Amino acid sequence: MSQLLKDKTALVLGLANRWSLAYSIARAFRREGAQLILTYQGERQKDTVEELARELTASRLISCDVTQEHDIQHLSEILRGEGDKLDAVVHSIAFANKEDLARPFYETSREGFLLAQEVSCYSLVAVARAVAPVMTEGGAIMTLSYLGSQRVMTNYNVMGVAKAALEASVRYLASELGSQNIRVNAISAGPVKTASARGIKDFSKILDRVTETAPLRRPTDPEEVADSAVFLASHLGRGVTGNILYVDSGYQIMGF
Ligand code: IMJ
Repeated sequence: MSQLLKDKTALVLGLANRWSLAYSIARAFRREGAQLILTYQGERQKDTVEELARELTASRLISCDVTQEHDIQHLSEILRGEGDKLDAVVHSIAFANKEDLARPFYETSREGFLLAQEVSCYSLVAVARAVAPVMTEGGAIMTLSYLGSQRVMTNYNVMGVAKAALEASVRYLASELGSQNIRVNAISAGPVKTASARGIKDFSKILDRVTETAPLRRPTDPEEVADSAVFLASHLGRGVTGNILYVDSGYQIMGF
């Protein structure tokens, strides 16, 4: 085995269940020899994530709700206290009110708009600030995005706007953290059946469209997303920062 992440420690945020992209990424990181630090959102998630953490032989499990400054502070203190360097961080977190993913975008409330921005975009900035001091040998921060940031996708609405802000945040963070040899990128994944995609109207139609028109003529496999995350976290990705890497069977390049 190649062990691309041997001697590296990775923090993974956003693992909720086996369908989470964060889960596939954590598994691939472990396969490549990384030590894992996982976070979970709160008491409601604790039991599920605890079991997955055991299965993944994670070295630490920390409670962290990214909307709570106190939790981010706590995470930062634990990482500092470990006295260990951190090499990779995966941010796989997004949320919008369900109603805002179903009604016209122009009906988005101020509150719903700000919630989507806070959870799905600002959290990356807050996390980057918390982890940068322990990434003492440089490293890679990555987040997950979706094409709805660039194109109008039915019902994606307020999440599309949040992902656009997230992708812009990737560029500003990459610009500022580059001098510390910290790279910041996003993986824009094709549609995958995760808990976040469950209940989305016409999701199977969206998958059919990808299968028909994407150059690779198949849907995105979570393991393909995970292997790209390994690349970004590894020495192989050392020249890549500020990028949006499409892992989507090539769907993004196609016009009519
Ligand atoms: C989400 C909404 C509409 C269309 C969508 C999606 N398509 C895909 C997604 C085509 C692939 C999934 N996605 C990329 C997301 O970023 C999902 C974010 C999300 C999902 C939910 C569902 C449950 C809820 N809030 C959510 N917030 C964010 O209550």
